[in-house]
Amino acid sequence: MRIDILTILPALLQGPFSDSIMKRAQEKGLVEINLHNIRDYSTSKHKNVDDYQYGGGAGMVMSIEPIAVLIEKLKAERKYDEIIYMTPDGEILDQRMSNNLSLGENIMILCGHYKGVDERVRQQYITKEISIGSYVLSGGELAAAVLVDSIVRLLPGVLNDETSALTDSFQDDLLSPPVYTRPPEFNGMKVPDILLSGDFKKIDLWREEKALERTKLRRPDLLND
Ligand code: 6GU
Repeated sequence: MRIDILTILPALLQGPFSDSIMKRAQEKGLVEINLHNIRDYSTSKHKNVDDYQYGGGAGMVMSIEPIAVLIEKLKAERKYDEIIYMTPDGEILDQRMSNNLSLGENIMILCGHYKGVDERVRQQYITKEISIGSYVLSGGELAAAVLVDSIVRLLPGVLNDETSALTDSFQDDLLSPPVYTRPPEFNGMKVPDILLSGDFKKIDLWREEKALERTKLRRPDLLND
């Protein structure tokens, strides 16, 4: 998979992809993540990427010109499955959406800023608008990092069997059961006996039961549909 991210703050996105699972996925050639600085495509003297909004009001709007030049360039090079705009008024990200996006070949992601992007960018180029939750971030970069992480970890070969994405919370509409590691007792708090029993059939049942219990308590909405 190839992912192109369009941003005015590429530095914000360098960290999340240069460590751990995201780093290894790139090293293994399972995903190619390209950061594009929108400012590099500005034709104005001072490399502006934003301007005052028509009709007045506080806050700048991201201009269409540099974004259009960059998107046209990328679109001429390959076909994109989706051109995504990260925005608080988008559809809220969930596991189903990440699963679907992980099946694509090429994805483009535009990170919003300020008051947002000129509406004509959305009309002309954007095929999908995504929010990561009902709160406001300073820009779309952190949201894009969340989206990309959730997609890349689903690509075949990225995770090993032990950490398989199939056993994640949400993948089966249940939260994960509690987990423990050594020591078997810490300050009087003991690991449940069943996990030390070696009876893997019983352990599976226990995990299922705990997952259901936790989901009922914390996220009953997941059980309704
Ligand atoms: Cl995608 N962008 C911004 N700026 N804020 C958000 C968001 C996105 N998703 C939730 N809050």
